[in-house]
Amino acid sequence: MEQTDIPHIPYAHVRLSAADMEQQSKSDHTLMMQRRSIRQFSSEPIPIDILRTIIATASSAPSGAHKQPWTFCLVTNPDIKRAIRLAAEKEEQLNYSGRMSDEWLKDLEPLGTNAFKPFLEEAPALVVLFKQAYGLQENQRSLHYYVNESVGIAAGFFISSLHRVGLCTLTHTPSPMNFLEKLLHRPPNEKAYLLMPVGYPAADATVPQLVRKEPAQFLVEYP
Ligand code: IYR
Repeated sequence: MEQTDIPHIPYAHVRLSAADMEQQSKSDHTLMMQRRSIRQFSSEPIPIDILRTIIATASSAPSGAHKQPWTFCLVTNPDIKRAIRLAAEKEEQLNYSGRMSDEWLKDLEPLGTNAFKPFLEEAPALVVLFKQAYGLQENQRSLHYYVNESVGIAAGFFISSLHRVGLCTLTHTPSPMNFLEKLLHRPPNEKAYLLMPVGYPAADATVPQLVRKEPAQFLVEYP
């Protein structure tokens, strides 16, 4: 993996016409505005090869010094999914019954979340994204840079790529998440970053009718 003396080669850029740029950006915006975090999953199986391809797409993300400081664990084993659900619910029960502040609980009220996490067993796959705080190869530690930024971008690639093929997910962060490192036997340089159930939504899945910010609220221009 460690590359030295890297040649610089011409970049194969694909230039779109102005009309295609406009059309593509608008259709992509429309598509991405339809993405929602899903908490009720169908147990219908999903094509796992497609999920492998989507994980490979996620791993194309930029990263600090190109260290690619992430590991994607793809869990379809029902016993492991169950163990993850039970451990996550144990932490969440403590969160909802005292570890989260009153303001936090109030902020979550409109989302209707609680400590009950059946989706962790019902979804056909769980993708557990780990950040590699440092490199570790044959007991040799090496530095990783901008790990949170890098892994967050990879997660964004993953979520949008899933949505493009009509698969749903939730960026779940049971806290603390160290049970995932134990259950999945991860090496000491890896810390759980996101737990993402993946599948089709349940036929009766609902989502809160949330309003997204308008450009005037999130865009400041300096012409
Ligand atoms: N981790 C808990 C609580 C939770 C926290 C936030 I911030 C959310 O946006 C949603 C839930 C849970 O998953 O229920």
